[in-house]
Amino acid sequence: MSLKALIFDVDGTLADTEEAHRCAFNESFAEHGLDWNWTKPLYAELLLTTGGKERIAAYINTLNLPAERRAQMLAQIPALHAAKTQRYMQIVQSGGIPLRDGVERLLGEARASGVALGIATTTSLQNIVALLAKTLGPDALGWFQAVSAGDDVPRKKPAPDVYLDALRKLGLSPSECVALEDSANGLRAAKAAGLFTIVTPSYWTSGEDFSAADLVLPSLGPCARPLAHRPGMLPGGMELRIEEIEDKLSKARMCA
Ligand code: XBP
Ligand code: MG
Repeated sequence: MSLKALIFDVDGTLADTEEAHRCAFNESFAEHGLDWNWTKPLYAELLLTTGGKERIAAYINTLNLPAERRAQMLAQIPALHAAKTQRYMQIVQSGGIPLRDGVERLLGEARASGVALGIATTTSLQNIVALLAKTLGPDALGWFQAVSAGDDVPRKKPAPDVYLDALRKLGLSPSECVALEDSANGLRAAKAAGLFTIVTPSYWTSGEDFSAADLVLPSLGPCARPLAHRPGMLPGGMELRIEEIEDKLSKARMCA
């Protein structure tokens, strides 16, 4: 089998987590006496900045503040983000965030066929651990031979750092692996790392440019309807199985 590993993004790919992140950000702001309210349209824009801490900084820099007040706000980011992470993990632990369609099935197929699993994400390890434990059980983190989280590397997506770190931990070359993503930033990161990349857009990213993707699907579950004008989509009604990923990767490598 030329396919040696699947490397999954987390937010938006394993699960639709961003609404929970958005709520956790807003609750943290209120807890700190800030009247900031990240509405869905605003959050969709802010999501173009990867990393929660970086996202708060990007937002602060849009505010019309005197230099001293801006500096005070920026100095508050670690506390704001820590509170947000605590609240986000509570939401996860409450069971409010299921895995996306087909994710658990594909993880099982990969494990059954000896294909290794990796994670390459911008979020934190504690958020990953909370989500995997709640959705897949207490041992699920051990299913992944490599986990690369946002603060493990110098540069967040769209830089390739987390994918290169995951490949290094797996001891594999890009040609043996496939990345699964939901966003244009994630796609750019995976392609910059040389990976065949499958995109399943989320609510927040469906309008982004995925023309560089090797395959775009509505989800990893039965495709209720193929995405029009997207490269390589499967006929409606099928679901992406590990054998098909292997086949598409082999064909792509032959054409490379
Ligand atoms: C998406 C992100 C993360 C989350 C928030 O990560 O950009 O920043 O939005 O999580 P992924 P943090 O690469 O998994 O799609 O607040 O922990 O950053
Ligand atoms: Mg994502």
